[in-house]
Amino acid sequence: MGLLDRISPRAIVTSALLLSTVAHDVLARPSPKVPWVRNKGSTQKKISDAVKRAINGQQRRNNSEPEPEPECASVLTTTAIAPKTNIWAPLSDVETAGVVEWLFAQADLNLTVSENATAWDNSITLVEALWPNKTDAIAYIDANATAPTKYAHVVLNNRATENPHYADIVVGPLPVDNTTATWEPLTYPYNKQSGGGTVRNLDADSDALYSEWIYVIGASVADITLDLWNGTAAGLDNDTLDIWGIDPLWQDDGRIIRWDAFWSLPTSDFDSETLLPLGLYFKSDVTGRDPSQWAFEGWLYNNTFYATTDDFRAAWSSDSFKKNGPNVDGEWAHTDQQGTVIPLDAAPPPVTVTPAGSRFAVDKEQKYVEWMDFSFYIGFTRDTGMAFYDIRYKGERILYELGLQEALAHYAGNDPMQSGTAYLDTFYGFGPYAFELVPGYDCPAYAEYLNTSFYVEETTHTHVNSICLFEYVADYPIQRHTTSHYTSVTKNTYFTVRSVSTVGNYDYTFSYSFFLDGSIAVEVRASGYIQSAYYAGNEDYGFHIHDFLSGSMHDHVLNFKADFDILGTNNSVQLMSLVPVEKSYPWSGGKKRSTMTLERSYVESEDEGRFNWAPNSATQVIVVNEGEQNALGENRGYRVLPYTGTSHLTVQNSSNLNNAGRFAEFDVQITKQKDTEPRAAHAYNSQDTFDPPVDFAKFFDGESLRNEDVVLWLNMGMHHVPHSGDLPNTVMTTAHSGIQFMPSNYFSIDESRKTVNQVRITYDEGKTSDVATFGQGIATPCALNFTPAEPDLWGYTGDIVVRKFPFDPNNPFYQTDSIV
Ligand SMILES: *[C@@H]1O[C@H](CO)[C@@H](O)[C@H](O)[C@H]1NC(C)=O
Ligand SMILES: *[C@@H]1O[C@H](CO)[C@@H](O)[C@H](O)[C@H]1NC(C)=O
Ligand SMILES: *[C@@H]1O[C@H](CO)[C@@H](O)[C@H](O)[C@H]1NC(C)=O
Ligand SMILES: *[C@@H]1O[C@H](CO)[C@@H](O)[C@H](O)[C@H]1NC(C)=O
Ligand SMILES: *[C@@H]1O[C@H](CO)[C@@H](O)[C@H](O)[C@H]1NC(C)=O
Ligand SMILES: *[C@@H]1O[C@H](CO)[C@@H](O)[C@H](O)[C@H]1NC(C)=O
Ligand SMILES: *[C@@H]1O[C@H](CO)[C@@H](O)[C@H](O)[C@H]1NC(C)=O
Ligand SMILES: *[C@@H]1O[C@H](CO)[C@@H](O)[C@H](O)[C@H]1NC(C)=O
Ligand SMILES: *[C@@H]1O[C@H](CO)[C@@H](O)[C@H](O)[C@H]1NC(C)=O
Ligand SMILES: *[C@@H]1O[C@H](CO)[C@@H](O)[C@H](O)[C@H]1NC(C)=O
Ligand SMILES: *[C@@H]1O[C@H](CO)[C@@H](O)[C@H](O)[C@H]1NC(C)=O
Ligand SMILES: *[C@@H]1O[C@H](CO)[C@@H](O)[C@H](O)[C@H]1NC(C)=O
Ligand SMILES: [Cu+2]
Repeated sequence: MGLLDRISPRAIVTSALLLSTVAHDVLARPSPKVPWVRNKGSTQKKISDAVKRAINGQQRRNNSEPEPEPECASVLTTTAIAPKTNIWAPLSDVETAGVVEWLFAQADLNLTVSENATAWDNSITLVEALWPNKTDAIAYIDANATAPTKYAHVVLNNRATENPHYADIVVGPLPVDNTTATWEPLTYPYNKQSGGGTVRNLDADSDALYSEWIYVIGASVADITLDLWNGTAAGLDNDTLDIWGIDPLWQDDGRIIRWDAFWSLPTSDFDSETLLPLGLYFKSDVTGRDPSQWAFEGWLYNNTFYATTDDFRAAWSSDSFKKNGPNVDGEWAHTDQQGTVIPLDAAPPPVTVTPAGSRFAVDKEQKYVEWMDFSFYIGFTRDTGMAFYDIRYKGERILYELGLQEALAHYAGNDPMQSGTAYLDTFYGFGPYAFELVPGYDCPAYAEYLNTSFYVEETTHTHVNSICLFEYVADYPIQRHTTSHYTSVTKNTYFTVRSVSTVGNYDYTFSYSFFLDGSIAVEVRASGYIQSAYYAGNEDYGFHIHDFLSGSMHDHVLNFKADFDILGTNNSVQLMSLVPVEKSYPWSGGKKRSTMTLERSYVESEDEGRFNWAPNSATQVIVVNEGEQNALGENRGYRVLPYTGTSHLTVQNSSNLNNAGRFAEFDVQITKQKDTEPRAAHAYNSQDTFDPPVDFAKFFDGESLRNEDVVLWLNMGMHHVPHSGDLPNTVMTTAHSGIQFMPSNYFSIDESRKTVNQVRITYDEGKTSDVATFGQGIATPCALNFTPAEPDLWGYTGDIVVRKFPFDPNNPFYQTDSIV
């Protein structure tokens, strides 16, 4: 997925410029009618008549009973009251503004406001809530302790130095007060060898990199690029070419090396640049902050390396030089409807409706959610976007924390651009790119929405309607059975929370779903533009998918943290394997039978804590509480299993990642929970790959995993070899990976039996004698509120920005920044 126009440096610059020049385009339009945000501000929970009937009536209708009078159900409001304050919630506007003001008052931080900061000033990159330690959090949510003291996690971009670096610091307690607030380096969550809570910033001179280096080189070969592709990449307004390169940068031997590639700029509004590589690359040594000390190290064209521009120009001028063709923007790279309309497709397709309104409740202020027997809190951070806390089922916590840690897209190829690419996407962040969702498309039209906010350059940006919540009925039942005299079948109703982050060229859709049997599914689907390669002698690295285009092979690995608490924190991970055996039995007449048995064991320590899913799905992985057995003596637990394909990184000891991507090495990784190991990665791991802020492999230091608070770090992803069907965009039907958690001997029987939304039809000799519906509500025609069948998409606004320094809460303006 990668992607970013991974013109990341430029994107950052662009957004800074925008911020300083954009007039405050105050929300001039009248507040649009947003039909999918229902009953805003209502605190009353109204229950529709249909639901009342379901609750009160012990209806057991049969054929001869008259249809009930249609009743027009009012839409349910969906307000819950969180039992506790959401301690994973973002900072409020006022808290953030207070921290920012306080930071600028600290002379020792020597900060410059972002809009005035140059490459040689310190500035603030991030202000957000510091996650609470689990011990403090549990004392609050499970008992009567006071809420953990709030602190801010601040990232400073310290560039007023020869050694530019990002510094993670803690500020607090909040709200800040001149007499009590302090700051100190944030070090305990990181395990960088060199310590200190800082990591170097290889991006500090992104302005100079383009103006004094990349465009100068682009201009130096303008004659050649005009000849090859009728264009230039020289930083001119009339450029039709672009240049950008590898991520992370090569960091061997203490040198910082870049490879950059030429790309065509799209000639349309479509974001097709990652489909337009041109097959020319150059290498630079950009070690240090002084562009005059940087070194140009050569060109690569059609797998031939030229050490100097003169060598390259001489080759190009020679008669024998063969010019490879360009990749050119066109309809093949555009997503709008094209081709003959499919039969009957112009008629509207089926839609789902909620005849009784929402059957879940949300505390929008606290981002706390209840559906059926589940409840949880939602958190949101810049690095990883949406995360879930204190996920309970029937009042008992199943997971303390569930959420994305990092997403890797590791490419390979015979050219240095593809070979050198291994995007660690939290560098760009999942929060800043969790854009507004499109009702009726990203989520059902009737979904509820939450906003999310993130900090950027002394402002808070709000993605409106960027998390959606909805119930859905699957197109297959959760249970059924037919005999000669009855059929029993149960609707598979589930609840999903979804957000989509578009990190550059790729769109990741994250869905967390909760089911009536107590199971939970985490899924990621991907769409958007692939990053492709120039097709020249690279058959071993991808399919030939367009004119001079290779669908560049790459691995996606997305790491999720699942901090299980099964009936408390005293947990173990039990393994149960199916093994083929030859075995004789007292009844087998002395003969061995070829059969199979179960072998049970426990993951004893972190030394055994990293492994892959067994071939043929032979081994079950079950998080259990050894002290909590069911009546039959089996451990109560939750099993973890792949839902759809998952994958770990094919590359071993990646030359691009070194120690920065160790989380991607296995399918399942289990550690003992520690407040010092809250996250598998750090947003700036790419800046120092040999000694990153978080080297995940260091978590594994032999600690016992029996009867401990265990954390599972689970990888999803796919081995993506794009084919012609990835043009113009990858499709989510198959770009899909998921993991499920399911109760394992946790209850005495399946919990979905509690739903009334099932039926048992009794029949005999062609006649139905009973239809049992267990008191379920009846959707009357009147209650089916189809209005609007098509959501009002003219209410889509993009992000809303509020300035924090100077704090200007009453003048929000619209501005949406994407990486490309
Ligand atoms: C079905 O409904 C009719 C009319 O209300 C009633 O007489 C009959 O007993 C019902 N049958 C069953 C099986 O409940
Ligand atoms: C940026 O610098 C200008 C000129 O010195 C100053 O007027 C302005 O207030 C500064 N911006 C902020 C947000 O402090
Ligand atoms: C503070 O930052 C300025 C640039 O904003 C720099 O010139 C100055 O040297 C810095 N002062 C210290 C003490 O680091
Ligand atoms: C959280 O835990 C870490 C590691 O034990 C500790 O250093 C830190 O002080 C704790 N934070 C708070 C707010 O107690
Ligand atoms: C919390 O406080 C309430 C009221 O004082 C008490 O009834 C309850 O037992 C306490 N709960 C815990 C877990 O300490
Ligand atoms: C805190 O200190 C700053 C800078 O010295 C000052 O401008 C501000 O008024 C102080 N705020 C309070 C609440 O004392
Ligand atoms: C080359 O580019 C120029 C300006 O971008 C355009 O006017 C011209 O038609 C192009 N020539 C060819 C041969 O495509
Ligand atoms: C692009 O603009 C530059 C500077 O204005 C000019 O010298 C050059 O000829 C233009 N290139 C093309 C292809 O039009
Ligand atoms: C590219 O290189 C390959 C092998 O080095 C060579 O066979 C081929 O002719 C070259 N293509 C062009 C267009 O120069
Ligand atoms: C989301 O933000 C919009 C615009 O500020 C606001 O009207 C709406 O009430 C917010 N929605 C929620 C659920 O907070
Ligand atoms: C954890 O569970 C084990 C096994 O049931 C038990 O022996 C141990 O006492 C428990 N530890 C705690 C702290 O409850
Ligand atoms: C990984 O690669 C680095 C750099 O090439 C090398 O120093 C290290 O020994 C390798 N580690 C393993 C486990 O192969
Ligand atoms: Cu992909």
